[in-house]
Amino acid sequence: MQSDVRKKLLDAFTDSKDEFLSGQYLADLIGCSRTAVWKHIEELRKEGFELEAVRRKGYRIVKTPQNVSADEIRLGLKTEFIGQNIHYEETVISTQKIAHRLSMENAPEGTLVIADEQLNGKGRLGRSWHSPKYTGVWMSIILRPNIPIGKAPQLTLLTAVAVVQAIQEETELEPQIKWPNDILLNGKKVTGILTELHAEADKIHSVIIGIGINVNQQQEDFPEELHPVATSLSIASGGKKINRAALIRAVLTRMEKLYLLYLEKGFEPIRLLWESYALSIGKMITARTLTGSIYGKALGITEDGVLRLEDQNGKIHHVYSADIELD
Ligand code: BT5
Repeated sequence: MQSDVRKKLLDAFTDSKDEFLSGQYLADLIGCSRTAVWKHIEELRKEGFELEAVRRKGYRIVKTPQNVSADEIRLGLKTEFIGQNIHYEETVISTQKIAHRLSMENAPEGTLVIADEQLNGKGRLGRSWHSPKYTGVWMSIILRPNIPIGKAPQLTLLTAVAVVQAIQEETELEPQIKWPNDILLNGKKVTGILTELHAEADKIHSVIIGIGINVNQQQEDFPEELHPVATSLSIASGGKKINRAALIRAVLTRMEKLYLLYLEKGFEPIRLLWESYALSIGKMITARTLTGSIYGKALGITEDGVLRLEDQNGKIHHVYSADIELD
């Protein structure tokens, strides 16, 4: 089914909520015959949508599929460009890898790569990200901001704010951000963000933002070594099941809003929001960098998204990349 026809159909069903839409209404909307509408409906059924058809009333959606298909994400997504071009596969090695390829092939800005399972999800510095099937959100977004390379880390922080806001919107939870890229609930990691670049000289060709959110895993779904450090939205909500597609739409919507704000007004409004959700600011922390550890008080982040740390001699350090441990 062509994707614009599909989008029109799904948007119409979202706007109509529980009301039936007649075959004729849908035919006029799409600009095709009623038989063609029926064929489109059959295709949606094949993808796992349950549609009720009642004579003289029409159709309505009663259930959306178990996996997160591109169509389900599109259902009611009201962004301009983030998530409007969706590349979905059930199982991938890593969504980052696909997004890198698509970005080299000039995929439009805002392209979303999403999977239900990653066989080799990537963390930072060659670490791996556990991404079991159907339980989490494993996705990458391609952005093409006109900013110097040095400012790219700001986008990691922007993404963290978007994810925190989306989680607040879709659950009762109040997550916190641990600089630079972790989102925590009850001290355990629920989301990791990985920002990678394509750049030449000082010009950014594209930024690939990878987001991994643990959503419906239960404790036993995590490997033993992650038990002390990892949690999911469902665990933190007392076992409640969370709707992944709605969460994805919320992240995409929040991201677009913040990204447009960032392009217009710069990093300062994002920085203020980020600091309001940050866990480590004002606390004593250890920052482990590739060249050594620094112990001190986290003062905040700079205009460039760099962490400012005051050691016990009062010296201020600028930390560009590190793992943070709280006292
Ligand atoms: C990150 O790295 O936190 C970035 C994770 C980004 C994952 C997304 S998923 C979609 C996209 N496609 C990819 O291939 N990757 C991105 P880092 O800060 O290096 O943290 C990695 C560490 O977190 C690991 O060494 C484990 O200790 C821990 N970890 C691994 N899987 C986890 C999980 N599912 N939940 C919580 N912690 C996990």
